Amino acid sequence: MGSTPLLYTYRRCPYAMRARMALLQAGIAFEAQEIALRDKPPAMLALSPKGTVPVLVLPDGTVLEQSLDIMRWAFAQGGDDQQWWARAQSPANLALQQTCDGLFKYHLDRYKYPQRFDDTKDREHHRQEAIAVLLEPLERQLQTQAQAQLGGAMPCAVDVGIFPFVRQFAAVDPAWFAALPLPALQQWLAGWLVHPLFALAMRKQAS
Ligand SMILES: N[C@@H](CCC(=O)N[C@@H](CS)C(=O)NCC(=O)O)C(=O)O
Repeated sequence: MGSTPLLYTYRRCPYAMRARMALLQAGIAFEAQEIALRDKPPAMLALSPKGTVPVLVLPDGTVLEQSLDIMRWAFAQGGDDQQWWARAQSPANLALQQTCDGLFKYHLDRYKYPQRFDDTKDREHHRQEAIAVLLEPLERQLQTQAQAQLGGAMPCAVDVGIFPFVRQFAAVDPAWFAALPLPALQQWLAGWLVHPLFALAMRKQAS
């Protein structure tokens, strides 16, 4: 085992994106191993048989195999002067994160990849449900506070925890997304798409 944590990751995976962004924000030095989902490294599967990324292996051998656990661990290491983790723990933010990972992801997958599901409902149903369960509540949260981020004036772990999924949703049909009556959310997304933390998390590794 090395002296820095090892992250098994996949560049375009939204769960892995939020884990990388949290590790970077918290200033944690880590090695990243990009994997192919179709050909997962046996060493990763030996440590985490469920076979999803991200997986973080700590120098003492501890394995964190859920993205939110990796985020929590990263921010607990002391590199969280701005309280990104603490400010994510409000009941409203926790509810948004839970909806994102649950119902929103369910509808997002069926909107983005309809061919993968034997479903009686069509794509339009799923994209409207995705708007109703998460995007409208996000819009309300951002507007009510009249603040740019879910964490307030500054981002918090929930901004990073949700952003990669909203990005995926918007990217299915950017022109249609841009025409939705969700101005605060569109501005929030646009800000994250050009955020230096995101750029760093998406940097391709030299091979
Ligand atoms: N609950 C997990 C979900 C991770 C997840 O589902 N990752 C996807 C990639 S985006 C994956 O590894 N899927 C396995 C596969 O496609 O074989 C987490 O939060 O880390």
